[in-house]
Amino acid sequence: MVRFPKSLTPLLMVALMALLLAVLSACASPQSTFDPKSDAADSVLTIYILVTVVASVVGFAVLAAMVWLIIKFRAKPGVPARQIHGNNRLEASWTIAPILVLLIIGIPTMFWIAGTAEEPAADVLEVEAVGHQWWFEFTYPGMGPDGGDLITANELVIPVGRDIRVTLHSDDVLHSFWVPQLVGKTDMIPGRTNVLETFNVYEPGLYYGQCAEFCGSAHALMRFRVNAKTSANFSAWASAHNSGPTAPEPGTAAARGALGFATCSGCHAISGTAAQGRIGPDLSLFGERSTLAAGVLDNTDANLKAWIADVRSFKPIPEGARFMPAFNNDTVTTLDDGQIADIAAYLNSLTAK
Ligand code: HEC
Ligand SMILES: [Cu+2]
Repeated sequence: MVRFPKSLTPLLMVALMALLLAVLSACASPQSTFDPKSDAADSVLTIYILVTVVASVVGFAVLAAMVWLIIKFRAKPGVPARQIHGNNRLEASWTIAPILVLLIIGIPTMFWIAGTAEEPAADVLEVEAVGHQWWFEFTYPGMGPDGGDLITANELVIPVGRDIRVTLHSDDVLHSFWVPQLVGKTDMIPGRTNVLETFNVYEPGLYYGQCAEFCGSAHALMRFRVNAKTSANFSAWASAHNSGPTAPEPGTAAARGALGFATCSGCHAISGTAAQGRIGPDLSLFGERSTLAAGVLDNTDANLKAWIADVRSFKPIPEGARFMPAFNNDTVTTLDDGQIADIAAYLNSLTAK
């Protein structure tokens, strides 16, 4: 083992920390809370910076004072240490200074905490999010066909510049909703309703979210995207979602796939069609989505076919009535590669046109 001279150890530590910091700061992470894109995430970052700066100033001041005292009052040959007891000025100041520091941190923090309970603007968009093992479902009450629900999954589509309030539920076990750049993290608890702090997104884009509470074998593969659109694009998306797909050209792969989708419609719904299953994610406008498998795979034709053939090669999903079977080898319905390709073509044809 290499042994460093003792006197070098602190230097080495500092160098290592600096290196680590440099390496970490080079990561451009789409899940970074240091790059907030909503008012809610912004206030979290502001408090974080305030507390970190104040705590660092206090920490360095205490360290510096300690070093100075140790050096100044160190034992010197022939000089006995000065014995001091009591110093009113010093004691008063080290009582008052921490009180001031706590007030500087505490008062803004309390205001921000109170702000999380503020009533949203009147035009707030209400969304209900349900955690399932291992995917997310989003319901927009009153926005569906005939004033019913609009339901989608794994991609929360919202307009920018408008207050969004998400109510959280779980269908099975504990999950947690977290979009680091926007809002969260808040638990999704079976039998209980949690309400996320209202948030307002600054700019259109795709934001990464994920389950942040261990929820079983595929927990690490339970993600989603927030797709923030301009107000006009959001309305266009909702109406395309509600009006449903146009029937594919007869004789095409998509047309064969639409028929083949009867195998799947017990679990999956496509708005405006006969498929109305609710055991698995809603697949309306699936061709518009950037991901599949709850935000885990890019939505490409190859990934989609491989997913339908054998979900378990991507996610550790148990066998069972509420989980998706592997269709290349299912006990009830086995599909061949051609049938799977047709269904994939159909799903990818589901776009807003
Ligand atoms: C027994 C119910 C069930 C059946 C039948 C079923 N699925 Fe699924 N499907 C699910 C569940 C549950 C998920 C969520 C899996 C996950 O991500 O953990 C899912 C996920 C998917 C996804 C990914 C959706 C997303 O938003 O990421 C696609 C695509 C899909 N299924 C297609 C199909 C197709 C095509 C068929 C028919 C050949 C089918 N499924 C049959 C239950 C089912
Ligand atoms: Cu989880």
